Amino acid sequence: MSTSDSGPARFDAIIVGAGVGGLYAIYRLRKLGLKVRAFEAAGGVGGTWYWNRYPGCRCDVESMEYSYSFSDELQQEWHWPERYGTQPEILRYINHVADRFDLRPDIEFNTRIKKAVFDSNASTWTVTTDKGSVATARFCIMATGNLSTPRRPDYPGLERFRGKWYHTGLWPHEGVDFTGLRVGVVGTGSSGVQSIPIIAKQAKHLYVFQRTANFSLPARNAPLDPAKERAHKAEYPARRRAAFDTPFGIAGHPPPVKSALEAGEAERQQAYEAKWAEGGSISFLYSYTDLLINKESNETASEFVRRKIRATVKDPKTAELLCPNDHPIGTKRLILDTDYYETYNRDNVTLVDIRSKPIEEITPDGLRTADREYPLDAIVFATGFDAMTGAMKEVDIHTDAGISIREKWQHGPRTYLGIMMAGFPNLFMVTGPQSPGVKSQMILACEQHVDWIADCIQYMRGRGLSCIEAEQAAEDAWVQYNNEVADRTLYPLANSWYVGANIPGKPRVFMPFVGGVTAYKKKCDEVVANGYEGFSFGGGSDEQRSAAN
Ligand code: N01
Repeated sequence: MSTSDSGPARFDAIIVGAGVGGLYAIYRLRKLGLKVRAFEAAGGVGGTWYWNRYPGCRCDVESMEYSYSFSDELQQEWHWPERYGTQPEILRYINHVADRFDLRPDIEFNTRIKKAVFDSNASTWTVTTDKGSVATARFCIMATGNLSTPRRPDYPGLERFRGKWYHTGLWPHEGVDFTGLRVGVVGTGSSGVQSIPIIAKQAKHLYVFQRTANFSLPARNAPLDPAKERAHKAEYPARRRAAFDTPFGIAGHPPPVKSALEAGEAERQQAYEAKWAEGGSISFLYSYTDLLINKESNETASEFVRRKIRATVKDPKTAELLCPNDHPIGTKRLILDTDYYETYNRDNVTLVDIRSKPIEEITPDGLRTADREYPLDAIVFATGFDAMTGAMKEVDIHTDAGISIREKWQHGPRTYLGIMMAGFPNLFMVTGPQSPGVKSQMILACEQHVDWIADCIQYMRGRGLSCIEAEQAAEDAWVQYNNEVADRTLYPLANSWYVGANIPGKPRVFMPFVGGVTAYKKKCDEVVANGYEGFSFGGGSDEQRSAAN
């Protein structure tokens, strides 16, 4: 890329991130004839699947669904060996996509965007990289991911720890062998729950430091049945379309027809047992219509899972500690596991309650809680991410009018459709806050946003327009609607990363859109059908502008 002595390198669109969303953005925008350049902090493609290499990492959406739909050849030729893809398999797939569509020449790897500034006279964004190089483009597309800014707690003493420590979201590429070691895992979200059973098999002793018990369901992973794969592939295009007619963007689960309270106790138990045996979170949450909106209904499902935990874990004290009691099931990301609760029956595994006796410091030889020191050779922080806003706020994004994203979002994110923001023209987000992204099948969500963005750019180019911006009133109304929709559900009751509760000091705002993929997609399509309602355009001739505005 050009440096400042030859002037900034010029592109039509700059894409930040070469994960699932960024790669598809390169593909789509290049097809429109745009000159694009993607910047990726990592040494390879894949985003979340590049960084999260911890033992046991796999997707909790089934592999036939969790894949790109934009190329029928691609979806027909790729073979997923298991019901749920492992991290190495998904990363292999994403690398295959990058090669098959020759996307790498337009990506600058090992390059982090530090700053992005909008020039309102030229209607362009100029980005500066961590290497000091500069590039300019009309459009800037932030495909920076929702769970891409790992956070570890700042306990005092970590720098004096004589063992090794890791974060699940920044796992060493060469892997880690815990054989014979005393290991501590801090955190029991999806990353902790997936890695704990595997680390337990290697470690001499594993201490799990749990602040909050989470609900986890069996994944029931298995090799993919070839007959099922053939049947799925034969119906792929129809199934992809059907996915948009579902709340979570995942087809193949018949929608529930009645409230949990309309079923008798025996019928409910039978229904939950069937879903437990089938495995998977969507099908379990689809047991009844109101599990995520009615506390009493939800409690029937929550208690079913608690009973399963008590039946699985032999030590009653440990079982009780593992029973979630501070949030309704499904209001935090529901976890899928393989042998998680069974792992606590091993002699070399100890569950430590850090809710009642918090971690006070890391010592040179381990970790000290309020009541004792645990000697450790390795610590694994499975403590999650600064979700949904962290990656955007890490970049110093501002306009020449002086507004920055950090200021705009100081009380929580504000967007229109999770795609754009008032005050930030020509800056698009892929699965930004206040869109369903994390509450849906992420690849489908990325494709929908990138398609919307590409169509919008094409619309502008066809009309000679150089600038698009979300209107303040449209953004305000969308943020309010997002909150109203969330308030009709049980989601806000949980201290989850959906509300930023895992980051001390982060404003408590419900961030994802939980009105469902169907309603969201309909709204996005209507906005376009109504001539980009809620957006205003600039550039072009007076006639072109007034026709568009
Ligand atoms: O992170 P999390 P994650 N002291 O935030 C604890 C996706 N994902 O990496 O609940 C002590 O869920 C925290 O405790 P608490 C998926 O969307 C998907 O596991 O805040 N503990 C919690 O137990 C998922 O939801 C897949 O009290 C602290 C844990 O650390 C999201 O990524 C796999 C602490 C963090 O859980 C994030 O999952 C993996 C502190 N100071 C991830 N701070 C699949 O597809 C935090 N904790 C399967």
